[in-house]
Amino acid sequence: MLRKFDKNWQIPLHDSGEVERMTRQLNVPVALAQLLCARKLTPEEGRRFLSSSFSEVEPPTALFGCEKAAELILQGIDNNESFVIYGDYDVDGMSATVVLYRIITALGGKVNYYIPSRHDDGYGLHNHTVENLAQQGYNWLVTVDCGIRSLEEVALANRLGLKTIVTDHHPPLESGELPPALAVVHPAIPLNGKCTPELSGSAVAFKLAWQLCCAKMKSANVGDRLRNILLELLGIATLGIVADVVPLIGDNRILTANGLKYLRNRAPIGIMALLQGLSLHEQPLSAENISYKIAPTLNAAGRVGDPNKAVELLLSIQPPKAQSLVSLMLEWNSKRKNLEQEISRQAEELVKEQYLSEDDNPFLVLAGQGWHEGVLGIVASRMVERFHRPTIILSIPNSDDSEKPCSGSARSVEGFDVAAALAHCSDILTRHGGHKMAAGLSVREQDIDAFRQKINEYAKEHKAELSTDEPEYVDAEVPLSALTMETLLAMEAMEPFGKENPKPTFMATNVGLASAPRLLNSYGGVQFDFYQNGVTVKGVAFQHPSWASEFVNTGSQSFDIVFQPSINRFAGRTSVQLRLLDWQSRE
Ligand SMILES: [Mn+2]
Repeated sequence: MLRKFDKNWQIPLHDSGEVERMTRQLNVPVALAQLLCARKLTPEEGRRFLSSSFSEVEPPTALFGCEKAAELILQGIDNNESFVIYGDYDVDGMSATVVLYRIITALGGKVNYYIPSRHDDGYGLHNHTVENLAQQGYNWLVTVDCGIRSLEEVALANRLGLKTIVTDHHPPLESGELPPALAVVHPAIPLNGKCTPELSGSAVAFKLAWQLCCAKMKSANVGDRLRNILLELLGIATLGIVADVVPLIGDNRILTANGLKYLRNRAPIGIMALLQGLSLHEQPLSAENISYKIAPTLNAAGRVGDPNKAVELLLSIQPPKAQSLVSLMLEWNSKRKNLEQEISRQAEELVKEQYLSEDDNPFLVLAGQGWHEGVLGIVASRMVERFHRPTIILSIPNSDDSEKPCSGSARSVEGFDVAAALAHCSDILTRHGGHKMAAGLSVREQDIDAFRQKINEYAKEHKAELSTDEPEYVDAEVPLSALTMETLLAMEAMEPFGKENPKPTFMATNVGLASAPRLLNSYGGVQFDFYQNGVTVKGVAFQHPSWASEFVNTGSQSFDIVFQPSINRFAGRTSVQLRLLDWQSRE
């Protein structure tokens, strides 16, 4: 019985001359040179990529508005004026808040912070929050991770006597109009014809902190005290870079590589307490630890608790205080998980009732009474994973606030622009906004059916974009003999991995099995001994227990495998291990 790959794997064409040049110029193993070529880097770019040296980061003066903002903030500090940092309730916004709060404090300024509430305020600046802050008597309002489209709110702040600086990384208005702030710091606005559009909000804040130190010391050499503070803030900013899923290339990647290095050696007290609470303190911290463990835990505070407490944790300097805040974070995170599971279960029921019988509806619109608004986005993502269709999850308000429209979160599949689909239905919606893969909306309960119908008509017209057979890429085909420990150690210089810098993925063809695959445990792990031309390498597959017997049932002696190689470090020993992603049998 023949088995084909589950996925449509594509291998980019390699120019052997280019690979040879890369191998020679950088003095790296061939497999690593193939990777760098597959990632479309020139030898010079490859060298910078592998070195990840902090000196390769663009200086803060290259960031639009950064010098001006730093100058203004230093003036404010000199005049003994007070600042409020206006952040966001996600990890990027929280870490950006901490970065500016800490640096202004360190420079002797009076500063506080305000994190809007996801539930009561919603994302970004609002007239009522601006009025509140003006009333509290602050002189300066500095936004992080928000504000670039808040023209009206910034104008209000101006009228109320709040001097405003906007720092953000979200796309500016299509018209190019900027908020009327005293300074706008934004990576997508070109300065001298150059920009670095993909920086996270926390990376923008970090660059402003860096520039503040340079301007204060009137030198690129900021001295030991400020340098140590900046290193700590780089560690904090790294949380935001990884959590916001910005591309991990260029500045974002170098900042993250250096920030992770710092956190591994000298995590600040709050982060150390969190690492312990999540049992991550005994291994080297990775970008994946941040994506899958740390960020969801801190984000839970913004979803179902109080994001101010997460900021407090990142700022804490006393272990007992930090530990009690970590307990709170863990409690909120398990509340978030429970809500997510319960609502996902109800949403799946709705799909079974409403959709599988009429599967010509390619767009899932699912609504439930009183569903917690803090988890709608994650539930939508789960439904996309489960049913491979773009999904909107709507929360119908409980009857006591019947005037309130239902708010919802949309998540899409690769290739289908969900923001455009919502814009097409704008006449039915009371609010909508977002981007291709994720968006938010609100709609009145009585309009949900009409909306479901209209967005499905739109999705049917754009059916081609809903194809599930999107190609996936392997970096190269390699012989198993190329995957030596030396090569894998050299490949570690490509870390940290993330968006646009995925883990190296290879294909090997004509591979045999040295022994029958073994089921490892009840979680569905399967272990393999692959061999090819006299080389045997261990492999492991997760979540596919059936593969153990399927390999044998093909009756085939020879397979093509797609895998990610890694170094298995166990009990002081190291070995090469392949994580099997997909496979097919050959005749
Ligand atoms: Mn952000």
